[in-house]
Amino acid sequence: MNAYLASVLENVKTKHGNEPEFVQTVEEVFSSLEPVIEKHPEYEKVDLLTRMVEPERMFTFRVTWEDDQGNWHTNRGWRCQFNGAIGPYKGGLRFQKNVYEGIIKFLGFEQTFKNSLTGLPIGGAKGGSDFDPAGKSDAEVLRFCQSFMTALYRYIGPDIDIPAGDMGVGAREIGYLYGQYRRLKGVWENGVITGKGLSFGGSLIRPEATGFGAVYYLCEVLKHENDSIEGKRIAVSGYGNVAWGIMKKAAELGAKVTYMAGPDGYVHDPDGIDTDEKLNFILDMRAKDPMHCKPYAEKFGCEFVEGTKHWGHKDVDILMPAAMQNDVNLEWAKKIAESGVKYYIEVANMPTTNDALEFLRGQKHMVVAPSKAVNAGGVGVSALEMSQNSERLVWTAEEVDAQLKKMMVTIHSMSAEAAEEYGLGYDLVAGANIAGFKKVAEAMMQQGQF
Ligand code: 2IT
Repeated sequence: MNAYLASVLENVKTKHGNEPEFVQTVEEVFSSLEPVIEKHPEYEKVDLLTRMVEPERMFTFRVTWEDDQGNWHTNRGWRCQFNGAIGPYKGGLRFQKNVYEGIIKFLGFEQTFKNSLTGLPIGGAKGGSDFDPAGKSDAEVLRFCQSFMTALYRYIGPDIDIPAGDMGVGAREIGYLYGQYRRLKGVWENGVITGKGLSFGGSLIRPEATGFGAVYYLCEVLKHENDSIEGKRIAVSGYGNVAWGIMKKAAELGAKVTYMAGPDGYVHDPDGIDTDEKLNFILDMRAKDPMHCKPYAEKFGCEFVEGTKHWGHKDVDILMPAAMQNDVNLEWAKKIAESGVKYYIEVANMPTTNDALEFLRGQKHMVVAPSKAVNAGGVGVSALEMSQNSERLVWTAEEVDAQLKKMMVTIHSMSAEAAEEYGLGYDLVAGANIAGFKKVAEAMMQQGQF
């Protein structure tokens, strides 16, 4: 890392010592930028990177709600409008017990480069709350969402900032949030939030888009390696929306997901999670209890291993961590490398610790792909939902799917080309960082402010 990058990173470490996830993501992105910074001395001249690591705006707000027993609770809500240089702020909302500033900032920073990679005009944002959705009744979730939006609505809009879902925020929460926005503003601005129900402006394919997009990206990697998806065995972590989309698309394309994992342990289904019955069972299981995947093993008579992860087994061809940040640390990475598996395709936001990612990238026999490229189809289709809303049109599933596929092919080739341009070979991690960064940097330079 050159002296300029190192000094900005040092300042980030000092300033954000209590936000390790944010420091981690800045360090990861910066580790790819040296050749770009050296080629563009004008960036250092205006200290562009210090601007880039500072969110344009970030709100904290109080969210008060009443539970079904009449007790009152106060949570904290956030929205971080990280970078609006290339379009209105766009990014999800995460409701999870462990959410705090560091999580929201890391996700907002990642989102900025991810959104840039989609090729669509969307800036980077993220928000959420430390609200714990576990065990909450429908009425409690409704009251929480209404209170959350009552605080947030004045800061967002279809041309300002467009939230969406993330962990703990699915179709139900998006519906409640939109309903409250409409009530408060008295306008039909359904372009203000994405991931909506189909009856009020949602896009076909949006629920599956992140997982489908990840598999389309994977197909490009396989093509590059003169390989194909046919017959491949895939291990995913998670079994949420994203992992589910991977299972479905993989099955459609003749591959199969043979491992999945949840907070309680992992499931090994050597036949593959590839039938409608199995996929529907997962939807039901997760709606009833998002913390346990063991019921799947009981229902379909396969192995369940409690309290650990499945990384490092030899009987898989492709790994796709699709659960949460820092799922794979250096210890797991070593097991993965030893197993001889070739493809490590990140899907969740920052699923690998920096030392583990560096270690895996250093394995000659492996191809590593970064989440900010692999999972960009989700927010990409959110941008397509925004287009449909402003056009007052509804596109067919085929149209959306074709656009998604095209987007993933482009993201892969742009990343590969960016790495190639700087003499880095087929380095998809560096390529995504460079390609995502370049567009944001150019826009910021041309706008002359911020
Ligand atoms: O991490 C992500 O890209 C998302 N949670 C989706 C964001 C969006 O605006 O669709």
